[in-house]
Amino acid sequence: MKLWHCRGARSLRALWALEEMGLDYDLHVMPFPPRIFEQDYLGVNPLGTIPFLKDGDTEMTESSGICLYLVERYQQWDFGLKVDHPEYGNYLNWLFHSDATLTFPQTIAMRYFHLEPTPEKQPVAVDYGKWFYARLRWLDAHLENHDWLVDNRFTMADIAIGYALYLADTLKLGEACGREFKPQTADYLARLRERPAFQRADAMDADGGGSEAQDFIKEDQS
Ligand SMILES: N[C@@H](CCC(=O)N[C@@H](CS)C(=O)NCC(=O)O)C(=O)O
Repeated sequence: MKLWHCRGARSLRALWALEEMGLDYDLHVMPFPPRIFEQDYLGVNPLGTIPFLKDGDTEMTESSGICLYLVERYQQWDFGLKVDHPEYGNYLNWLFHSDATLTFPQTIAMRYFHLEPTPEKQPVAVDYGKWFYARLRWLDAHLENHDWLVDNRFTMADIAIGYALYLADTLKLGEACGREFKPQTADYLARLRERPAFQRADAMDADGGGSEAQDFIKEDQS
């Protein structure tokens, strides 16, 4: 199995999952964005996005899908739920919620706060940032009386959702748009950050492209 990864990107979900599960894998870390700084990568994944996972003939580009795949393919049910589990639907809902509901507004806020920070786009960035915090309502309510998302234990759903919180935290999105996590949500993120597998995965990053990368992105909106 081989994973292509960039610092702080959604590929962290897949890397964290591999570390939790103790699976063997090769890791290829690239500067961000690889479509600019490592153009050979387009030969591996024409989208240029990360993560990219190759496992035999299986090729995957969706980080939450990779988490689900690893549990089911390698039958490590300590990290997931079987179809006949009463909370299976909730588990899937969190996995999909992670990107379809949470990282979607974050991505737009990130674009206008960090990659194209022109004055006229700032209200758009603030709006999408606030929208992300409003969309935490479902999670905030759940965490009022649960430590984890399903089955009272850590699963891949926590990796998927936890990454969205991690991204908001590392981007300082709350400061930028005048919002903050509810106490129970901040505590949940702190619990996730304490996990040794998370810490190993987070430490495996190479240097990203930094401001140089941002200049390239501004020029290349393809
Ligand atoms: N739906 C994909 C999204 C992958 C994605 O867009 N990743 C971003 C980084 S978080 C990326 O590769 N951006 C670089 C680019 O678009 O060139 C997932 O959840 O894994």
